[in-house]
Amino acid sequence: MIRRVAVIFVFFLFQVSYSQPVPSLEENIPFLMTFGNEAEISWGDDDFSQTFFFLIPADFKRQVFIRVFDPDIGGTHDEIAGDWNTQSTYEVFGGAGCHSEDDARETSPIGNYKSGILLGRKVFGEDPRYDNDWYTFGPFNPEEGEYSEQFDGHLFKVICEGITGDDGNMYRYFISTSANENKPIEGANAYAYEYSFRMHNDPNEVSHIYPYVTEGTITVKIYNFDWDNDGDILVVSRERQGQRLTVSGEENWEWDEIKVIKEEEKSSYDFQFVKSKNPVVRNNNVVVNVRNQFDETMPFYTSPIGGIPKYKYSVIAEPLDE
Ligand SMILES: [Ca+2]
Ligand SMILES: [Ca+2]
Ligand SMILES: [Ca+2]
Ligand SMILES: [Ca+2]
Repeated sequence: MIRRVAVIFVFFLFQVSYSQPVPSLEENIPFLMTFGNEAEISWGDDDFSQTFFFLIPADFKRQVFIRVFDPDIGGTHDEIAGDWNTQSTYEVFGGAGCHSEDDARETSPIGNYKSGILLGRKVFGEDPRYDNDWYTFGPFNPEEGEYSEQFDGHLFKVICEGITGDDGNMYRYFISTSANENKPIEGANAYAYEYSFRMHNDPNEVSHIYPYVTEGTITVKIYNFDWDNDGDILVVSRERQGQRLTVSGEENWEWDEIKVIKEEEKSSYDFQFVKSKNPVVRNNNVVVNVRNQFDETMPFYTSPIGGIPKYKYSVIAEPLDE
């Protein structure tokens, strides 16, 4: 009986935890980060471009909005180099090829990565009007996205790029049913094939990303850029308690490879970014991507598919049957 109650409770949690803030609460990542294209890559951005995909479930028919928090590059949140001289574009794509084009799922802004139909575009610089505030793209009809049978929904793509300047743009997204408020869409999700993000300054905060392991995945390669030796990157799954990965220092890529355990297929990994307590690294920007044995990129969902994995030996809940 006790066990049954627990199962119902977990089910309830999944029902309500649709996390349309990007990054999500579960990821505990303060901001996405994209620098102007004249920045030194030693500041932590390797290519000044970041792509996100938003998935609207097939049965959702109402209009949707894609909202950007702190889209400007100036004032609060952003990272100044000299003076504010950076401009960023945000471009929203839908239509055929928006996600199915191979270049769109790669980690570098080359080839036909801006595939699909351009549905919205806006350039921001230093702009007090949108500092610490929201800008809204849309409304979009879900059918303007690219239909994917595999994902059972429509996909939109948003690309943020630094087109001039050398400052760091910090921002977040929210996919909403409202132009003026953040109202989540049940069953929606967001994911990227490469994440460029800002770490917390507080060394007690742990950030996470959740790559999904499809059936048949044998090995997973994890690449990280400009980690600044800021503590450990750990892999947790039902089968792994916290395997340490090779981490990068200043302005370099490092990679590591793990062998997938059969029980890890069709579940998410929890990659944990555990900061160094001493020295404390501040304003750390880092880039991460993950590939399988075919060198295909693997998606990280902001709302992890199948939930956040817990190491099984720490979560065994014995039924209380006295
Ligand atoms: Ca500057
Ligand atoms: Ca700002
Ligand atoms: Ca910003
Ligand atoms: Ca860094």
